[in-house]
Amino acid sequence: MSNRERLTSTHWGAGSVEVKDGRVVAVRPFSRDPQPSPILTGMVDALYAPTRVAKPAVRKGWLEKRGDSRRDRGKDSFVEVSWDEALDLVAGELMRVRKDHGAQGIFGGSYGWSSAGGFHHARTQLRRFLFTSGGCVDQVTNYSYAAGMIVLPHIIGTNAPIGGPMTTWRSIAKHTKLMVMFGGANIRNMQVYSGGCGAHDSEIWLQKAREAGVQFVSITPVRDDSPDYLGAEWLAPKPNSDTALMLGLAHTLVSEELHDKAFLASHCVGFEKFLPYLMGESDGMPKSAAWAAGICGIDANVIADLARRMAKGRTMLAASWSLQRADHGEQPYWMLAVLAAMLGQIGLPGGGFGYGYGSIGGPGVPGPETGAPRFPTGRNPLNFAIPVARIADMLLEPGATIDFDGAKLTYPDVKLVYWAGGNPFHHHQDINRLVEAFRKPDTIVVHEIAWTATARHADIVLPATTSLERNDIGTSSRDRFIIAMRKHIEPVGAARDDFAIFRDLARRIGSEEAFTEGRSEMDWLIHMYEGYRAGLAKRDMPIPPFATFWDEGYVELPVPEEDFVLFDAFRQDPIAHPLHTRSGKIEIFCEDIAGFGYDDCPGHPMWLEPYEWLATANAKHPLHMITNQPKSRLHSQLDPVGVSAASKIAGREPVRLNPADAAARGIETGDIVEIFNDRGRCLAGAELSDRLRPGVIQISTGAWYDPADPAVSGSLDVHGNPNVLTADRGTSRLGQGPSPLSALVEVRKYAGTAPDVTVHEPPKMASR
Ligand SMILES: Nc1nc2c(c(=O)[nH]1)N[C@H]1C(S)=C(S)[C@@H](COP(=O)(O)OP(=O)(O)OC[C@H]3O[C@@H](n4cnc5c(=O)[nH]c(N)nc54)[C@H](O)[C@@H]3O)O[C@H]1N2
Ligand SMILES: Nc1nc2c(c(=O)[nH]1)N[C@H]1C(S)=C(S)[C@@H](COP(=O)(O)OP(=O)(O)OC[C@H]3O[C@@H](n4cnc5c(=O)[nH]c(N)nc54)[C@H](O)[C@@H]3O)O[C@H]1N2
Ligand SMILES: [Mo]
Repeated sequence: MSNRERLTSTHWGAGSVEVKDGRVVAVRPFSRDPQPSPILTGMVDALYAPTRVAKPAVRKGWLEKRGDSRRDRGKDSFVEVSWDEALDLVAGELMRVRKDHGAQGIFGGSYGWSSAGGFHHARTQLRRFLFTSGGCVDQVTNYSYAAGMIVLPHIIGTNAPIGGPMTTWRSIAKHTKLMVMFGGANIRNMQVYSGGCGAHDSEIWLQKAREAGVQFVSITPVRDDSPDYLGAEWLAPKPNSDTALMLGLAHTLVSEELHDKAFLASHCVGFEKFLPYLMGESDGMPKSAAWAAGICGIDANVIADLARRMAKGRTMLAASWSLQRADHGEQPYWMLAVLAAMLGQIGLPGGGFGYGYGSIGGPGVPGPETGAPRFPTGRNPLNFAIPVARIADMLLEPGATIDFDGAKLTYPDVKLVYWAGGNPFHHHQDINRLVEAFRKPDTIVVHEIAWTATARHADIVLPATTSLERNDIGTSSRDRFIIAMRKHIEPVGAARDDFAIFRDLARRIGSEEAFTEGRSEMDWLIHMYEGYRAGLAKRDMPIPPFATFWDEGYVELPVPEEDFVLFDAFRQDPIAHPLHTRSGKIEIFCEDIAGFGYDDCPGHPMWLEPYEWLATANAKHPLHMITNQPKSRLHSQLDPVGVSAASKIAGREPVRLNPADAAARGIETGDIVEIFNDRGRCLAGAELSDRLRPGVIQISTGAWYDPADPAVSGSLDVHGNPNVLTADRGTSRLGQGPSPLSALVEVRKYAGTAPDVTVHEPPKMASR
């Protein structure tokens, strides 16, 4: 055992952990990882950071006046209490709210990535705990691709083109001539795999495709959304104009008779209803390349030429997940599928379409596709959930009714908000509105590793362990490794595992047996692993028993040799292998969606102008702000340490501006700037870059929200969390997804002395 690596796993890769005298002194890349992520290097500092929540803490005002002090959330001090007192308070509140208001009084959706590991996944732990003790208001869909995952089942019968399995890179490398990537192929994002990974393989496959001679077109306002070595042709449309560009491509295909009429007739429905719109017969406006050029800002000849090239050989159409995180985000996803249908290559090797090839590690990488050992969440007896991104609406407007994917939903009156494993003050849009929303409930409970802005806006904060302080199993459905995530050290401070916290709460409220089923942490790991192993055995994929796995440190699953091609069976015989849509075919016009009668998502894809984008810009807010995923961390995790800390400019989150936009404002690299609109303002550190389309600025998500004066509503965030500027608008009545990528702002040089960033220090503790 002593020579074996002692491993852990994270969403940014597996690590080999060195411990001396009970302290972790290094986390080095796993020996089998060909391209480890530098994000790993921050882990030791994060483990012992001053921002770790040391002890259970209760907001002073809540201790004294309970909910009557709700307006002091975010500005109040905290009082440290014993575990027993903290757990008694939480159990008491849960029982009070459940008795007086029922399950709809308790919100437990708790969106967030938590940590890698199938058992100690905080969000799963919380939801299981609440589901087994009477239920709660839950959340469905996600921040990543909510609009896409709602529209695709209607039109293509599955979310496989987003979630996989999708046509593999191997198939692309062998067969594809041209890969057109809306949103690029971000190697920055490939550092991250949901659930963890043993081997970062995605970028290697991108390189293999390049070496095989695939030509790439990267369509994005930001040049370095694709690595330079790809030699991609860069087309820089205005943000949010992709649907218009795709329509221009489609129009050229029809005008020049390059579309595959036979495939449209045999495998699709509704092309005849879409065609009059495309050709302008229904609205007098042909969606020609020239029309598209006027909207997206790319030359009409370039658009027409691209359409011809796409029709000439084997073409893969790809879109990043970011495309649909915008106003009417359903449309570019639907239109991409329609464009692929018109090319007629869906189901052919290296052809068709896929979403997310460059969005995260894993999509298209040949993998075992065997799922992963998971802790079961169970069923929510309340059977009620809101779309994730409607959280602030729900808290602010109890009783209001919204549309969602053909249904009507009425917001409950939530009295208790419970969050574990997520950071809404990172992930949600329009944070100043969220601050108000967080002042509505009686009580907010948060389990956290660190004093994030969410923890600072809670009433009761319970300190959680990190993966290094507990035993778990690391896997992702997109990776071939299963990692034995050992407990390497005793918990830091008074931290406890989420599972142990919920078990003790369940004991207090009488649901312990339902929650634990009588199993300890290790019992659960063995139960989960052996269940998974039995499933694999049925598929002739033997893996060793738990004891061997745990001793050896990891299991490597075999990867299939043959290429996977999405929709190949459907292509070969659409009658024998229909899609799971109403018609069994690709729905270019969708009767179900048309039947919902939504003006913001009609029966076929359309160019619907975003509410906020460069064409609606004015002198007050002339710049389009792109908030992408950060290169230097996972969302808000590890923000204060490692490569994230090193990336800051003048102590703030970097914002990139085109040199022309910067010059017009007298801004130079290294300046502290203020980004603002009518929703909020934040500081950031300027960096000039000609790799952005003029009129576009780019700032990564994830800098911890740090209001200069939390007592003032709409206070300046001194650190650079762009979600003080984004809009809290659903993509449409169909998907109700988040739309942070539709936001206009202005930037100016910050005059005066900028307040210090203090959010990377723990909050001050008070006495009673
Ligand atoms: N403007 C804008 N906003 C966006 C996006 C965008 O593109 N633009 N992208 C969105 C997307 S795609 C996503 S997925 C979201 C991500 O949003 P989140 O998933 O909420 O972000 P994380 O920073 O990963 O938050 C996870 C939190 O869980 C905590 N945690 C980790 N492990 C444990 C544990 O074991 N126990 C407990 N109790 N806590 C733990 C971490 O400390 C961290 O605070 O952000 C969204 N927000
Ligand atoms: N390092 C790192 N990697 C990550 C994450 C992380 O936090 N850190 N988060 C992971 C998660 S949870 C997710 S969901 C994925 C997200 O994956 P994506 O959504 O694909 O990633 P983003 O970085 O948000 O956006 C990618 C690029 O889209 C471009 N873009 C923005 N708007 C438009 C537009 O209107 N049109 C076009 N054509 N392009 C546009 C931007 O220039 C941006 O850089 O990333 C995953 N990978
Ligand atoms: Mo995401």
